[in-house]
Amino acid sequence: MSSKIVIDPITRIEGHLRVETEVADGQVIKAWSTGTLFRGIEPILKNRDPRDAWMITQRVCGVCTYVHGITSIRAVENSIDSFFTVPENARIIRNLLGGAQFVHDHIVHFYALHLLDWVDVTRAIAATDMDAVVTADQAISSSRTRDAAFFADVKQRLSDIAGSGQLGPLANGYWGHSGYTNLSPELSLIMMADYLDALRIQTRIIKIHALLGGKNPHPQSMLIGGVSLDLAMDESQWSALYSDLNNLCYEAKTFVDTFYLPDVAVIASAYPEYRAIGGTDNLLCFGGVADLSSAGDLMFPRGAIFNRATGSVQAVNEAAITEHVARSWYAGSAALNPASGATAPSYTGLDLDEKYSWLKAPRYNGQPMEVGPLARVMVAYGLGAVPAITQLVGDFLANTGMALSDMYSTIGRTAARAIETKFIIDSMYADWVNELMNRINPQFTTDTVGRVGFTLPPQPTCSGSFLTEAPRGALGHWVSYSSGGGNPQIVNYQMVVPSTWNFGPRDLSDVAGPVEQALIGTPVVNQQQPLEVLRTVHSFDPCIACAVH
Ligand code: NFE
Ligand code: MG
Repeated sequence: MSSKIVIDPITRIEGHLRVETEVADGQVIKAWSTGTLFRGIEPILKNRDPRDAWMITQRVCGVCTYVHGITSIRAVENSIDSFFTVPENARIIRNLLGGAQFVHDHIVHFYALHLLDWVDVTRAIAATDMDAVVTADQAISSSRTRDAAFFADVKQRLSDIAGSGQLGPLANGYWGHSGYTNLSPELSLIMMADYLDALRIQTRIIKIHALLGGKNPHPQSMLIGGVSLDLAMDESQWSALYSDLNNLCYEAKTFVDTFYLPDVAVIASAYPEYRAIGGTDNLLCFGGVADLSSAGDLMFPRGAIFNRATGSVQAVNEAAITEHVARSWYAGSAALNPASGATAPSYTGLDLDEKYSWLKAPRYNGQPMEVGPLARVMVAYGLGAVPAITQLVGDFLANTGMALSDMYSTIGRTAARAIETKFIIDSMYADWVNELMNRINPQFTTDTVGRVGFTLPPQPTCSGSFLTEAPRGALGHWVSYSSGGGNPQIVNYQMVVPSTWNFGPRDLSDVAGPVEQALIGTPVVNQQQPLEVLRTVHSFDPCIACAVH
């Protein structure tokens, strides 16, 4: 006998996601992932000027906002010249904007969107011995200096919320579920203290988007050909910007070192069963996060892994990307490469045996591929190309007693996100801020150039694409436009987005998408509270606003 569990909507995500699972003998045997809201950004872009596209694509999302702007800009830049090079100052500013986005996004994900899958708020309130909490806190990291009064105050604040009858963001958790008992009340209270602190720190790191981009979400300092910032600063402006960027990065770096990465190790150690739950077999990374030089050296290398063979990373071929719509609410059934893709909505109602999602189903070499932090980290590790990643992965495995093969799991996915956050914030703090400041310090330079001029190509039809990495994984934009008469107009705009890869439905061959496969075998002890399903779904950090777009 099997039964169905429907979670609709899934909360603590961005966008509109429904997940249905079929459970037999206490385990998931089938799963279906459904994006329930159409967006229509690709059709909206038709007939617009390609130089305006980035303003619109940025609105795909309010979380990973910058990345859809810069990816659009770089696709158009590539349509002008496939080796289009922006000034050094622009390259570094783009890196800082991109890095701040990743660090912000990942901290928000682990604490605000994922942590309560592992921490029961009611257990945190049940902690009674605050000296024991302090001892446990310092055992996690000797850099922590919080005392018993601090934790008593956190407990009081949580108790006040619980006692108010208005739980707000803490409402509707699966509190009391037996799956939470791995984590002691003391550790639960520590995690809740860090949850509250993360709400503060995430406002700090993203201030970099206000400083270098004018605002967040949706920074406004981008341009085809560079950035639009005025870099002609005097000494006092320069030193104010330097100290702001430096301090913000230092704050975030301290938080990641002292709290985020150690807290993920606590969860990985407390829930060892999730090293064997929630994995997928194939990983895809387009490479990027930052261009480390004007020659385009990528911070994270491009590559694909099949059947968990970490040691044999394959090269990526853009032509091998297709999107299926056989099980999605779009007209047609051909699997198209996005350079000639189509988006023709055709809603026919939810039918799990036919069409059941607004997401298309991207495939690489015909295979479903997981994208995201795990893909970036495992591709870099498998290639041995990034010493800092090799070291961080090795340290994390040693600290938690995990094997490399355990990374193909719900916990491994969450660990990879923390590992890459440390690599990115370390790079921002140690390298990128100084790289920028050494270039624009008026004592040493007069190089204030942030943009190059451009002209759109004169051919009747032009096209460009750009493959990169967003916080949730591999992202591509493809644009084609007519340039006749100095009035360029977009003919086709296609985006294949990280959460489309991870949360897309079945394909023409009835092969399930990554999250649909990852859920198979997940134990469910209480069908009224499918906590175990949420843990794996959330570990991907779904953004269905992006995924449908
Ligand atoms: Ni809306 Fe996004 C990221 C992109 S995910 S969050 O990261 O692109 O699909
Ligand atoms: Mg698309």
